[in-house]
Amino acid sequence: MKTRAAVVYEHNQPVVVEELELDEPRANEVLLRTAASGVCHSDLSVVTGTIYYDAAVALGHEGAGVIEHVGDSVTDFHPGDHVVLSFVSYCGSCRMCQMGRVCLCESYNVPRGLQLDGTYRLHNSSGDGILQMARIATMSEYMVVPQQNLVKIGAHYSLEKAALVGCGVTTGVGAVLNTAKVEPGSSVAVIGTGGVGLNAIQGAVFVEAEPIIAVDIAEKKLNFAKRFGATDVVNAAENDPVEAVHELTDGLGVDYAFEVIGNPKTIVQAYDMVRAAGTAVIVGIAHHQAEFSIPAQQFVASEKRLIGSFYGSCQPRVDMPKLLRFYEDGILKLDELITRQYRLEQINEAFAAMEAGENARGVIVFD
Ligand code: CXF
Ligand code: ZN
Repeated sequence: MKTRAAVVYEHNQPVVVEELELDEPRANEVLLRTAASGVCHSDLSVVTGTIYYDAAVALGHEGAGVIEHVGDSVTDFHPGDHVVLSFVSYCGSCRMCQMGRVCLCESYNVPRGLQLDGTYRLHNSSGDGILQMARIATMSEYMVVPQQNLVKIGAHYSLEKAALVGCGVTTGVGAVLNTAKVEPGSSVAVIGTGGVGLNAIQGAVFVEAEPIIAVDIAEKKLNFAKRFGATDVVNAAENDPVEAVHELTDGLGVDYAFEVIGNPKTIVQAYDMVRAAGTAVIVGIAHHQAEFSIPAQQFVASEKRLIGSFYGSCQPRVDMPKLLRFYEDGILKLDELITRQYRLEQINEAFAAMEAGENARGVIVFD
């Protein structure tokens, strides 16, 4: 069948929206009609090569849709089911999965962007295989994905809102609740207030952290941060954020700092702005070759903790339905995250708006 998708052929060039051929789902795979795909900074990182795919790749990893039909051996999903896409495929039986750390599944040693049997489902008009970002590629009208990447949700949820739970919400809120396990009353700083950072802020609100200090260089994004519950904002284009955070915490530094950019400089800033024995949590996905350094002796003497957080240390099938219930109960903001809707053809416009700091989240909606 045919599907229109957003494809990256060359780094730092406009994304191409084109019609591709989509194969039928094979065993353990499912064909979905996409309802919505969030536009996340990691999609832009694929365009720039910060997140590296070695061939043409269809974008999108934050989405929701409806099952059209299923391949052989799929018993838990049926046509008509509403699902959120997880951007990790996990086996459920390796050591990390058994430990509940399914996002760190160690089983699927398959080249990036191919299906679990090592083959393509998408092909362009020249007959070339097109990779799927995170094995899903949600910026496509239809998708064939492994059943391991599906999270069933109630049919009463808006799929546009639910799509955001596929990455930004789960990554940001999960970094606070699951990875760092921030205690009530803790002081928190969040560096980078894009879609994921705003969700780290609402996670911090959720656990009653105070103060919650938002750091960014875009005034508009700092305004979003205030709406999501930041008690203080620091414009790092005007002030040194490490000094500012110390000033706001009586010279001590924060209990927890979340770096949600993926930049070595801001990673070190996060480390520098936590108090002794405090925790810096790195959420942002840096360039695949980037490195950072911190003073080794002081690291020991300060007993600071520096930890990574991938996908909010979530268990997709447990945490995503839970986050949607929080939304239903009015304790998680999703409506306020969506500042603009786009058609698939406007993907390059959506990226430009992201770079200009105009949106909390832009969302591509399909018919
Ligand atoms: C990314 C991580 C790499 C795969 C796609 C998603 N995380 C969040 O945006
Ligand atoms: Zn993302």
